[in-house]
Amino acid sequence: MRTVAVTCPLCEATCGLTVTVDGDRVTRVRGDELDVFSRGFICPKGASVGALHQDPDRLRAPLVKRNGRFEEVSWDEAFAEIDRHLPRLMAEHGRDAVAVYAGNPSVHNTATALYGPAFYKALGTKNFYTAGTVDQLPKHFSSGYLFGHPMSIPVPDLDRTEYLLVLGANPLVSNGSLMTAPDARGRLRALRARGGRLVVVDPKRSRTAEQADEHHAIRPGTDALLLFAMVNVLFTENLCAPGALTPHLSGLDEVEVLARPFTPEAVAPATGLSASTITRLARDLAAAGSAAVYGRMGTTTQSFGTVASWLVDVLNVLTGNLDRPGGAMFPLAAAGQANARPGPRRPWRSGRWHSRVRGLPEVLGELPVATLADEILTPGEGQVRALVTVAGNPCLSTPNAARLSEALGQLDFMVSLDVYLNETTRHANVILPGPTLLERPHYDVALYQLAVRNVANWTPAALPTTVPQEWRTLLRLTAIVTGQGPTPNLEALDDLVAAEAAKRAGVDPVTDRTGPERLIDQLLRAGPYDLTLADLEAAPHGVDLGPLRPRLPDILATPSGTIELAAKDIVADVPRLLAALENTNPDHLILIGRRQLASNNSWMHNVAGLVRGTNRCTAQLHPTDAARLGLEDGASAHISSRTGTITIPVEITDTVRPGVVSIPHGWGHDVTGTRGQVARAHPGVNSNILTDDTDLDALTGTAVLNGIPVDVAAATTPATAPAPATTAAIP
Ligand SMILES: Nc1nc2c(c(=O)[nH]1)N[C@H]1C(S)=C(S)[C@@H](COP(=O)(O)OP(=O)(O)OC[C@H]3O[C@@H](n4cnc5c(=O)[nH]c(N)nc54)[C@H](O)[C@@H]3O)O[C@H]1N2
Ligand SMILES: Nc1nc2c(c(=O)[nH]1)N[C@H]1C(S)=C(S)[C@@H](COP(=O)(O)OP(=O)(O)OC[C@H]3O[C@@H](n4cnc5c(=O)[nH]c(N)nc54)[C@H](O)[C@@H]3O)O[C@H]1N2
Ligand code: SF4
Ligand SMILES: [Mo]
Repeated sequence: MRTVAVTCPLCEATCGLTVTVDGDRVTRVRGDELDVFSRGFICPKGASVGALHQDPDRLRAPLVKRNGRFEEVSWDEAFAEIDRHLPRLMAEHGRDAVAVYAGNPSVHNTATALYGPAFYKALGTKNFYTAGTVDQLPKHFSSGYLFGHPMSIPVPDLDRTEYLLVLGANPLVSNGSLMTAPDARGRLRALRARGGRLVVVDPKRSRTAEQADEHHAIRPGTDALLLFAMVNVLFTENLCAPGALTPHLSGLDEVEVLARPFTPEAVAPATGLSASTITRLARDLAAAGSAAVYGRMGTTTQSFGTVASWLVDVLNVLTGNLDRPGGAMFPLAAAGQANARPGPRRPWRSGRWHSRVRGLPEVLGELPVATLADEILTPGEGQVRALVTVAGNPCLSTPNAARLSEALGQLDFMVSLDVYLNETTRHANVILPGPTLLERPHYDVALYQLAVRNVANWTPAALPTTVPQEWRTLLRLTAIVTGQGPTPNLEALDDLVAAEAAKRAGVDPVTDRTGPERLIDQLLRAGPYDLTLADLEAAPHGVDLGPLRPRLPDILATPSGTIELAAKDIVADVPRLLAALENTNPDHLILIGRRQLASNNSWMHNVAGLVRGTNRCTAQLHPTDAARLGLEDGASAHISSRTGTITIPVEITDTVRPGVVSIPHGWGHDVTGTRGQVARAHPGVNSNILTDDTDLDALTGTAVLNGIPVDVAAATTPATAPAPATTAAIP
């Protein structure tokens, strides 16, 4: 028996866990009291890392589909199969014929985060998709144009702020996003305990809203209007006080002009908040000793996701709270901080290419996943014929999921790097599993760049494994698509990757390590804290690098060297917002999403401890709507949108705003051909049958997952028997 300290990679919070193992079995998991950042906090998912590791349905060997059935094969056979198909398809149809979809865990997994890019670059396809376009891309876009780098995302200085305005985020359940903050609940409690104020804007009285001083139940999709009206009040009441930011600003006058039509009175009917409330919110924000405005999923995955994300930071700037303690600050991670490189940088821009079928712009090198099905189903030059998924389940997580599922069924070839045979990977020809989080080393390259405190923590692999490390799998795939065949000299390839990475980072290559260890060591050596991997190895509970520090003006990398408050690529969407103000349509109920403490997007429902109890995949409706529709609690309803219909049990609750329907995503495990006994027994319904692949944030192509018009009607068939549209649409 031994106990090891690991960093949990399941969500963005980076909690420290202590895991007790007996041989290769996990016997106990606890929050690590000594962890410098999380100090003992743990959530139900973190507590399940042992169950996840021991899940008998988890894949441990590669699968190849032959005559429509999956067979377990050797690793050599699996790579030989890929080598027979991918290079041929690339040669016959061009590089863009192979698409990639990289899912959420591909960022949380050090191997895929560090070695994925080498493979994607070798593929050289424009058809690169990630979960970012069903998530946070609007924030990268607004930061890219405001500050010059898409990773320059200010995070609330949570531990010091006196006033936090949260829009469309539920950190008590999500544990924080674009804000790495383990034990968000404890940190928010501490905020209130020191006399600070927590204000939540959300169509639902979420768990976070329940802890807040104020909750404002906004109409979905109207945050940009509310935020613009707050900007308007700051100008009309002379409350703008950018203070020390003033010499670094441009576009202030333009913002004032742009905000003029969005008076509190003008936006009140659309937002559902009174003009006096909006005015007071602006005054309170301006009056606070320090304050941060913070928006997440509810503000990014909506029709005006980018404009809302931009206005969040406009408010942080106008009130002088950007880059000051207690405000919204820029973290500085120990390794890989993308915006830390000294010297002049090329200003960031998007739209360098466009998608073939719908002409949607590239952002951060990727195209909107909402158009992946179009690219597969539409014939012509450049048609997608093959797909590689890396830790993604787009058949449950992307809009118009039924159509995507149909499209995946028509591919010539599909490879999935994944640990489950699920709703997406069942379409693959080859599935390559990876080791579990306890069988691989971990360092959170991405999320420390968004942390509310600068910390660094390295986790060595806790358990041995027979499954190849995913960085090795990715190098073999890289070899295949570069014509080196399926059995390359992996050591030589790894040396090459490391040498390139060292050059990019501006350090001498490390020679006494390999794999992610070496890349992290190099990044630490290149980083701002004079650390090496050996330093982190000597500190199993992490290294605390202190509270966030101001980073202006060095962080700015816009063409003008200022914070470009009125960047033309962002303000281009303001006329559409103005038009929407005059054109609100209250006729439909509006669908929004909801995260759940014991779910992790789509993929942890095969852990029995996380699906115990009553079915939580329900459609929440306000009592007045339920009464009008003749629906009782627990009754079954048909819910329809432009793209499909689902049948789902109704849960009546006054926590949602009237006119709103809330359904969690990541469910719908009742399809054929998957392996996941527990998930199949708790299937729920796929809410992304309803989200619309043509309803996008105009600037980034990010899907509108919050704010879909739907019709709700009592179902005559019980909810346990799926409505025809659900099953018929998924092959
Ligand atoms: N309607 C609606 N839809 C949403 C959302 C919403 O709020 N509402 N949220 C969106 C958001 S924010 C996100 S991030 C996306 C997530 O979208 P996805 O990333 O597509 O979905 P996940 O459910 O995270 O699927 C992760 C996949 O990775 C696999 N996996 C897990 N760990 C590993 C690993 O270590 N290695 C490998 N190779 N595979 C692994 C799992 O088995 C699973 O198949 O969903 C989006 N979809
Ligand atoms: N337990 C758990 N934790 C998770 C995940 C999980 O699946 N489960 N997923 C992880 C991932 S991938 C992500 S991206 C993060 C997301 O982290 P968060 O964004 O904090 O999580 P959500 O629960 O999606 O919060 C969105 C909130 O926006 C509200 N909302 C919906 N529409 C609107 C709107 O138009 N305006 C406003 N103001 N609010 C609106 C919803 O009611 C909801 O409360 O969570 C991460 N953490
Ligand atoms: S909050 Fe996130 S990081 Fe912390 S234990 Fe839970 S899943 Fe893991
Ligand atoms: Mo996400």
